[in-house]
Amino acid sequence: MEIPAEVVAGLRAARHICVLTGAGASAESGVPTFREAQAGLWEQYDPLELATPEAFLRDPKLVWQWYAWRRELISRVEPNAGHHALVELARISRQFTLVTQNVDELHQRAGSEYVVEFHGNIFNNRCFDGNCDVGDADTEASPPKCPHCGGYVRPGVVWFGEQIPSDALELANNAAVACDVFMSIGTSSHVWPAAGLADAARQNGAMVVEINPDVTSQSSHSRYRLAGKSGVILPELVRLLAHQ
Ligand code: BV8
Repeated sequence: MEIPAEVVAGLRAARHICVLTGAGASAESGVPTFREAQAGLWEQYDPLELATPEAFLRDPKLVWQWYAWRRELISRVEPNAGHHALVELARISRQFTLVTQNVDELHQRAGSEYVVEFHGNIFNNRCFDGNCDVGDADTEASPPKCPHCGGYVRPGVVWFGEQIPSDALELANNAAVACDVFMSIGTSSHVWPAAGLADAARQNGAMVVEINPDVTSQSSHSRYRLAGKSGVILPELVRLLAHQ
């Protein structure tokens, strides 16, 4: 994949770079994307169905076990070269905002210090019914009960039909409209409102660059489309930035 010189020049000249990552950015670490079938037992379930408050209330044990399976899988994998390249890109940029739709904490484990978690974090727990502190809940139960109100403990992620955390939404929107370069990496641009961030950036004059092996609904609106894996393209991009 030849990276256009204009992309390198645009990144070098940028005052503010905003990056949005999706499940594809974790694919080379071995985390299945949302579009791929789940493995084994979970193959029969549609993530879009399970990742909802309705599914949790209908069968709290099943949904809790799905998250326990995903937590275990994620804890066994490592950040990939794409995650590490984004740490380096942030270091050499004037201003850099990393927004992720992923809940796997792999950006942080790679060393990214400032990550806007648009859809929460799979390793966080919270009380389904309130804002209780569930820190000392018995996580062996499936699902645990809130030690304060007796309600269910749920994973600290944003389910379909739930609002994006207001601080994450504000940080992401502000960065999208202010940035000079917006990079959409490893996302099918299928889930809203995350998918609207690239539009906001473009409407405010940013150069939008998509990195994805496949075409997405965002591809035709991106100024540049780098067709390939993030774990391959991002290290090459950082190498070009460092040496040209
Ligand atoms: C909300 C946490 C207000 C849970 C997730 C319009 C406006 C607003 C809302 C909506 C709207 N239209 C519809 C909605 C509702 C809904 C929605 O978007 N539905 C979709 C299905 C159409 N949105 C919401 O409900 C959001 N809330 O808007 O609140 C509201 C409230 C009530 C009613 C209306 C509005 C909340 C959405 C958050 C859902 N939670 N995650 C969990 O993880 O369990 S989303 C979840 O799915 C992931 O976090 C991820 O974000 C998403 C999957 O998307 P991707 O990350 O893009 O992954 P995907 O598998 O799709 O694609 C991977 C890509 O990577 C592919 O393109 C592939 O080619 C590429 N790839 C593969 N390998 C590589 C690669 N790329 C690079 N390198 C590689 N190696």
